[in-house]
Amino acid sequence: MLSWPAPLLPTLPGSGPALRLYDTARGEVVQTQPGRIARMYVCGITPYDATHLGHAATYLAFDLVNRVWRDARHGVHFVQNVTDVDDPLFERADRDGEDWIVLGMRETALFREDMTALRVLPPDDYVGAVESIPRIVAHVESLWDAGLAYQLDDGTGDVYHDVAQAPGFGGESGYDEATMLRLSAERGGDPDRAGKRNRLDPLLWRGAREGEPSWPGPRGIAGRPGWHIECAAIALDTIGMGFDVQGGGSDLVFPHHEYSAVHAEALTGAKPFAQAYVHAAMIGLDGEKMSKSRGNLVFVSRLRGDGVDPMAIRLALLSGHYRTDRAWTPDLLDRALRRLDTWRRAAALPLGAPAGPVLSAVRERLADDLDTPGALAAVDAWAAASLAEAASGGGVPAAQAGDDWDEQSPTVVADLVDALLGIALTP
Ligand code: 5CA
Ligand code: ZN
Repeated sequence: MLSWPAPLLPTLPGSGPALRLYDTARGEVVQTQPGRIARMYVCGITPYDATHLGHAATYLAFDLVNRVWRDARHGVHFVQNVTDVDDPLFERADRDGEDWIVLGMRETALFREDMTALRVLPPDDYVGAVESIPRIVAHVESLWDAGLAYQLDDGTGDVYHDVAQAPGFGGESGYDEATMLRLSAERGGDPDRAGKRNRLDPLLWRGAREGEPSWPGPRGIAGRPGWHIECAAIALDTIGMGFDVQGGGSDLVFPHHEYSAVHAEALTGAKPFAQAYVHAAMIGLDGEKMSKSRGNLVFVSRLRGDGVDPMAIRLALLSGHYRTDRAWTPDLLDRALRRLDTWRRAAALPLGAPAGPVLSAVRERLADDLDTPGALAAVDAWAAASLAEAASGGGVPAAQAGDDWDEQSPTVVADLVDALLGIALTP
């Protein structure tokens, strides 16, 4: 499907260090070791409602991964899906008397607009579940042919993955069985369904039901794909096994990323699905996780509609660490607006404090598991020093002729804030 337009990405002097990220599977911060082209899969939206600030925070975290890799002189092959067929779409469309396909198209279009406004680098492959169905079916058939999948004999046509035959099961989340059973029940699984070989077996293919859309499926069974095989199939068909980062919010640790990995590892006989499984913490509002089902949402589009500068939204969300659950508050946005104004005033000066130290500091902080509070503090210090110098009569000496880049030109800092943090300081 159509992706969104890429913002300009300034090239910075030199190159940044290797990126370290917290890998859920290993339970520690690890160094990413991409080849010439880093490969990243980030789980996309289920488009039945607009992008809220929780979604945005998660996509911003992985946008930084993309930017830090590029600054370390890697190419990046970035893939994202759109879960454009799933129960929530039908439920919302039914409630509103709307066509679920049109609902999905409209919300996906709004998501593209939000991502463009937030200056998120677009995926190279932006892939819908519906357009992937023939390929997903082929993967389900492979698992079935290999004896790793089975059909329930209750006449529904539903096909499950037999996880008892998946040696790597549990390796991504590290959860015990009781935790898996609980989370599976909470997050779309069906541990108590009769007829399954194992309570934790995940659905691969759902046989057609009255009133639900369906497509030709494995061994001729009409229906639609399960959720986890969607992401396994799209990742395998675009970036293949062993890619560098699988990303999403922490609510995807289990079951979604566990099962995507198990499906892909069973399909290929190879390990691992991803070198690192990286999870962004949850953004909350009024003490609860922001979620469509709870209805406690602040939408990016609504803030944009109210005239809020998207760069302030971006800065507000980056002011907390991506692995810390945190609340959205109006105060967070006010502080971001003030910070943005300070940075912009400093960037507009003819001369500023030296750019080299702030470039090194931002690079170093981001490479350390995306320490955005540290990176933002480094830019704050530069802006404060630059504005103080200007206020005291501009004691900053002019840069030496012959430098390959102008150490005291605020445009260098504007470029680094743009390239590494995705925040445009100049109009
Ligand atoms: N389509 C699936 C992934 S394949 C899905 O989870 N869609 S979603 O629309 O529910 O969420 C999109 C992304 O936003 C996921 O990575 C999810 O983990 C993340 N997310 C959802 N709610 C929040 C929140 N409150 N804070 C941070 N991230 C969130
Ligand atoms: Zn996914």
